[in-house]
Amino acid sequence: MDHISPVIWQFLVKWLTNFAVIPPEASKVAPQVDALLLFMTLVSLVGLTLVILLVVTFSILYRRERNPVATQIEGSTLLEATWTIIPLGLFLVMFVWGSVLYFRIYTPPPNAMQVYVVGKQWMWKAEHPGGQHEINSLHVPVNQPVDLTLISQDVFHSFSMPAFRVKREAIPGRYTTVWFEATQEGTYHLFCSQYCGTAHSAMIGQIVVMSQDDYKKWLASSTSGVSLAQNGERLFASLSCTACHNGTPGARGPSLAGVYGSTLTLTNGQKVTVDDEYLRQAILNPSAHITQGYAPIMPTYEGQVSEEGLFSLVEYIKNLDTNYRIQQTTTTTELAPAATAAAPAGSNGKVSHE
Ligand code: HEC
Ligand SMILES: [Cu+2]
Repeated sequence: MDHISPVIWQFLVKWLTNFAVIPPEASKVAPQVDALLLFMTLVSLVGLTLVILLVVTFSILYRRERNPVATQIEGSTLLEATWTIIPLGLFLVMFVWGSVLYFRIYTPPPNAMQVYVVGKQWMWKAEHPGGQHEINSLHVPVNQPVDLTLISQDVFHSFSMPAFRVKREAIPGRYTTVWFEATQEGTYHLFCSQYCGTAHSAMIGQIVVMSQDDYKKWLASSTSGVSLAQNGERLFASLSCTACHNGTPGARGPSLAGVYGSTLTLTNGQKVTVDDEYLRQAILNPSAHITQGYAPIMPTYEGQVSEEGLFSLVEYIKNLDTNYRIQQTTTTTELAPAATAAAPAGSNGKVSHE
């Protein structure tokens, strides 16, 4: 027996020191989420203590041997109002506090860096605008808001980053977004937190938060040589989108330069703001919303473009300038030409487009 106890002790110590009740607070929003959680826990604990104290006290005070016959009580409006209004006030505080946080978590700041994520059974694929592809990992710079656009290729998944206190469903057929700003360098867990089939528990990865400099180096060393927008440009040509969308005056389709973020009027008079989701729908389901002044001649591309391909097309259309050229964006300029040439095609376990 003597030799077992140190082993158990060692195990216990190791378990206790490694067992994190609360994951690290590694994002800007994490301490705010924890503060709300702490408040809610404290309110519940105070409520629980109060109820237990009353139950115990009353069962002793009014036990049968002291009160053999029950007395009829008419109630007290003051008492009832008190135990209604105080909890109501506390719940309203939680509601307002929670809503403010919710909107903060789901409204990305305008300077956020864009990353696209595809979930599928059973992996996460991340696409950076500069053309870097990753599987089950996401490299991001510290102190920089990152805006994720998510979609699933098959069933529901949920992109969950506990250290950042953020998660978001990846849904088939529709883009969802979520943003975070990492505040500490390090490597953090990435989970799929929605049961999605046999290997759901293996759908895990890493979020690597790097210094701005290391991130730039990582971008340069991991590039595929073709930015997402450039890949989109290629697809745009190979799918013959150019036949109708080419920015010339007589073109059969509207010019797509500057369409992103603009407001379109549809034939039914409805006004829509063009965002990522609208672009995706316009490509896959063109007949659902026809732009005013145009004939419904655009064919559907449903089933012909992969989710990664759609991300490329969206990124291309977002970055089109009036000459139908890709605008230089901050992320694409970070592609150092030397590193681009040096990276052999097909390196870094890339996901192939199309
Ligand atoms: C046969 C001609 C034709 C082809 C090919 C075509 N489109 Fe279109 N497209 C149109 C027309 C016409 C409209 C406007 C009417 C509508 O909304 O369907 C349009 C609308 C759009 C819109 C909505 C924005 C707006 O200003 O109305 C997007 C985005 C778009 N096309 C992208 C594409 C992409 C990407 C491809 C290739 C994968 C493509 N189109 C291929 C004719 C075409
Ligand atoms: Cu999953």
